[in-house]
Amino acid sequence: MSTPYILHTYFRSSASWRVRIALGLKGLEWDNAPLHILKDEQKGAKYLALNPQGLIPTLQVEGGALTQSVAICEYLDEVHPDPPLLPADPFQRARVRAFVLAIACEIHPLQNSGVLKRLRELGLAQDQVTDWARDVIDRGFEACASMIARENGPYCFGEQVTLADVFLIPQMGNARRYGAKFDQPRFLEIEAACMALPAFARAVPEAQPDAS
Ligand SMILES: N[C@@H](CCC(=O)N[C@@H](CS)C(=O)NCC(=O)O)C(=O)O
Repeated sequence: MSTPYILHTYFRSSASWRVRIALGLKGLEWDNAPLHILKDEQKGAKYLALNPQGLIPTLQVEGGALTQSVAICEYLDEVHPDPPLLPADPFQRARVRAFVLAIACEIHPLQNSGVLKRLRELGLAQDQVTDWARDVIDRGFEACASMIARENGPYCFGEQVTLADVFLIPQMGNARRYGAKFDQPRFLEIEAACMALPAFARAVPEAQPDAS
């Protein structure tokens, strides 16, 4: 049976991974429409009509196509408010958003597949490209760890899962992929707490139908 949601996704895409987690946390089902990044399927005319940036993911909802994982996750949170993924308190909500944006706007865009491909085209060797990605993640994660240093666990911002966790876990996947230093014990504790939840377990790249 088809669902109201179609997720244009790639199993290894951390931005798609965020949306899979958010859908799962909201108890929603969705249909996958996989695209293969290595075959540049996200740059095809049909997909560009949905997502003019040629980036994955896109979530098709009743009203049309939504792009940008932050916007998609916030949309899901507004349309399906239970359980909330942002704190009710405006100050804490702003802090969670700051953490999310530190990943979505400052770390991930500097190491996404399109940027790394361009660095290779400009003549950097694969190990230089990997070094670049690792360095971006190392420095970004150091700042992210400081941003939650005074918060209690088990999740990034206390006892409720928030969008901060939804964005951190896929970025930890990227950190492992590029061999980032990754010496924040707090992140590992958060990861253990998150992975005990079905929504996080189901969203990992290896569990996706298009995994290869
Ligand atoms: N800010 C975007 C980032 C999307 C993004 O960079 N997606 C990557 C996969 S994780 C992609 O489509 N890369 C292919 C490309 O750059 O051509 C979001 O959060 O949705």
